[in-house]
Amino acid sequence: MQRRQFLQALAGTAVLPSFTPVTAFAAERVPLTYGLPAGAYGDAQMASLPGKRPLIEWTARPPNYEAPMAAFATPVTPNDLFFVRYHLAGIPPQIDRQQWRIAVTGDSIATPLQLSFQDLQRDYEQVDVTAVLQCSGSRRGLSDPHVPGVQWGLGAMGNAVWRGPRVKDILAKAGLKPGAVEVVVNGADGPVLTTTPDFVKSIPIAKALDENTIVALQMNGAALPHFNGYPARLIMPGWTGTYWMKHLISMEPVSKPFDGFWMRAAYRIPTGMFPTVQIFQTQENAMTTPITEMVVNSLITSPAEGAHFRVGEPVTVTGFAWDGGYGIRSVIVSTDNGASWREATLGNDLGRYAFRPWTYQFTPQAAGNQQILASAANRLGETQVRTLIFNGAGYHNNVVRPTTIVIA
Ligand SMILES: Nc1nc2c(c(=O)[nH]1)N[C@H]1C(S)=C(S)[C@@H](COP(=O)(O)O)O[C@H]1N2
Ligand SMILES: [Mo]
Repeated sequence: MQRRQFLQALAGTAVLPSFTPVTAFAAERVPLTYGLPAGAYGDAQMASLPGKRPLIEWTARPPNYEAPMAAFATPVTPNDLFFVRYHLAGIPPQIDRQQWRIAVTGDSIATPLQLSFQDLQRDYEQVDVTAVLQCSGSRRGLSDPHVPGVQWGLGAMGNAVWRGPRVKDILAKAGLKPGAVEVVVNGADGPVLTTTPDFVKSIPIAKALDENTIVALQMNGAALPHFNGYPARLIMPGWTGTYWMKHLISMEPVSKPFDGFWMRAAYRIPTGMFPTVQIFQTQENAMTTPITEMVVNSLITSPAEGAHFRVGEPVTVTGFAWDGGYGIRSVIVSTDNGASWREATLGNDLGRYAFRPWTYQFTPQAAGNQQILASAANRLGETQVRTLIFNGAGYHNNVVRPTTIVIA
């Protein structure tokens, strides 16, 4: 058996029929609220995958579905509104949790393990981590100039309470050897055409051993939705979504840097372009470095774009801020196109990897279009940018952007 077939057999998913999503609301158009380049939203519609409420459908095969603004009414994103991102269309239509295993192998493991869901639940301490999962390319659709790729607006992200065993505890049980530099991770999905490289990633050993890096068996107190990685996925708090392997079927600590397509050729940024503390050293080359931590960012969740208010009527602005895990220090708001800024009030701290809610009140004095700008800073002093740091993949877009309301 080839390695992939073997792993799929382990996962109980030896056949990979292509998956056809259920498009329930084909006629419903998405309002053009984000100021995407003309035409970008032309083909987007609301559609629901099994187990999900309607999401913004960018591509059905592979499934790429963005969370609508309704997903951000609360700091913890509901499972059935959580966004979905896949690279390859060979997604098992369902996974039998009884049959499914994670294989812990690799040249830096003394005792290879095959762990069932029950093993992972019973034999290890279960840890809760509240963390934002955001795609590297969230807001790519806002890039100016325009770049190719899924034209994500604001909703290629969500915040959830993830629960499961620590990766470090699993690796300890498997007899992790000192020479390990990376852990290679794979999921049960794969390419439909064998010419497309399977989606396999590696993570630096230091991040694997971080006490907040877990294998999630639960999301917000429930089983993971199928399209968010059922029955188990990797949680890499603070780092962009690409490493958060879904339908996890193998973890392989290795003594040499992993040379896979999805490390070598994708999810890389020009070295030094963005502020980064945690660098993936063993995967760096002369020009580029793997994307790692999220950059500090914020979202205005209310009022909605285009909402109407009266002159003299107080407006309550709410939103979230998040970063790569250093913690939000402040959010500032401007209602005069950036001429002056005032501090928003930060809400409940759900942990340093979570959405941090904030609120701000002001009273518009004049009729017309009113812009609201919000900008977050983290405890390292990093801030959102006013001008896009352009890169061809459209990663790390944290430009301060307006919500415009109408005052009458
Ligand atoms: N197995 C598997 N895991 C994966 C991916 C994938 O294509 N296959 N995509 C990654 C990327 S790029 C992102 S942004 C997140 C998206 O997670 P979600 O679909 O639960 O929102 O999953 C990551 N894990
Ligand atoms: Mo992603």
